[in-house]
Amino acid sequence: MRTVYSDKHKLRDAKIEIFEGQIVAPFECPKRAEYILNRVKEVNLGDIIEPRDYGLEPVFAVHDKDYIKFLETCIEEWKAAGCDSEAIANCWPTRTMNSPHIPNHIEGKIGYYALAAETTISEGTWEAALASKDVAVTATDLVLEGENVAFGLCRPPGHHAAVDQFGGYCFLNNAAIAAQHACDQGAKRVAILDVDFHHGNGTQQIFYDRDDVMFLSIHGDPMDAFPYFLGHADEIGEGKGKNYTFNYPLPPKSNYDKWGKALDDALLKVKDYAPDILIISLGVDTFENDPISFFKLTSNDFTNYGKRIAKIGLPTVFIMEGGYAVEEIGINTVNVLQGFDG
Ligand code: OKP
Ligand code: ZN
Repeated sequence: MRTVYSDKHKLRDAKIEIFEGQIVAPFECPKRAEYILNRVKEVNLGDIIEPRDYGLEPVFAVHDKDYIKFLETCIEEWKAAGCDSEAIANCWPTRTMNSPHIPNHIEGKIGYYALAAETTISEGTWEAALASKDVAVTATDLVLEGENVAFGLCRPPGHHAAVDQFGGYCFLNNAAIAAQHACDQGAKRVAILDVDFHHGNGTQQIFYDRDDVMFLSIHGDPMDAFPYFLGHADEIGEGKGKNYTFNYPLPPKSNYDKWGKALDDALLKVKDYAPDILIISLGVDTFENDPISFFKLTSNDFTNYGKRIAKIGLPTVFIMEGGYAVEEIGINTVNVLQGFDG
């Protein structure tokens, strides 16, 4: 299969993350994509191609326009406010009363648009996020144009990014932008299966009331894992979208036995839905040695589930999300892809 990749991911190179009460080097770092790319080359997975430039149109089809403006100008505004640092949120709208006013000051504005504090906005972040969505849309177009599968080596990831929120290392929702693009190109039904360890809260929100995009996610139970406030089994969609969202929260230490049962169920639902295209939000942070997650999948399990996804026989786009065991991220990611390719 072909891999879509852009060097521009390197522009997202934040120096800090807030983790367990400390300032640490970000888990979501440029090395991740390097390891994946090297593995793609090492096993000769297929050609590696540059993304096409889709501009902002597919972004506006999913995200709020003032949110996009914010992402674009955040770091400039932060610096103009006298802060010589990466932009980071430290205050939020209250949960008890809400006002529609969005603050002018960047400190308030970033709090309005952030869903969590771990993720900074650094110089180059916006440019990297733009390239990442181009990678996702290009991979999707390869499949819409007739290839049976393609891999979008996206970085930064996207599935936590909501209509107007960033966080959890995500800024633009690459998988959602890709799915909406497929709809706009004439797909009648699209399924997004999110196998990242974390719940894809952003993707869920974007398509929650729609029946033309099904969303399914297998993830660490939000009672115990980020993003904490979404991803419960009783979130099933609303309005027309009722029963087009499926969540499979799993407890700490879940192994492939347990995880695979959820996968089987999800794949049955996808098969019944018979989408024109399947988008996999591919995070390999389900790995047993992932530093920030709690599932127990082995490197071989990744090959095995790649095969199982291929078995339902749908045109498939893999969109890279998380995975933080950097040394093994290339092997685990490419194992899924090779499993799919047989
Ligand atoms: C992004 B993606 C764990 C803190 C987790 C944010 C994780 C973002 C994951 N104690 N902080 O879904 O891989
Ligand atoms: Zn994740």
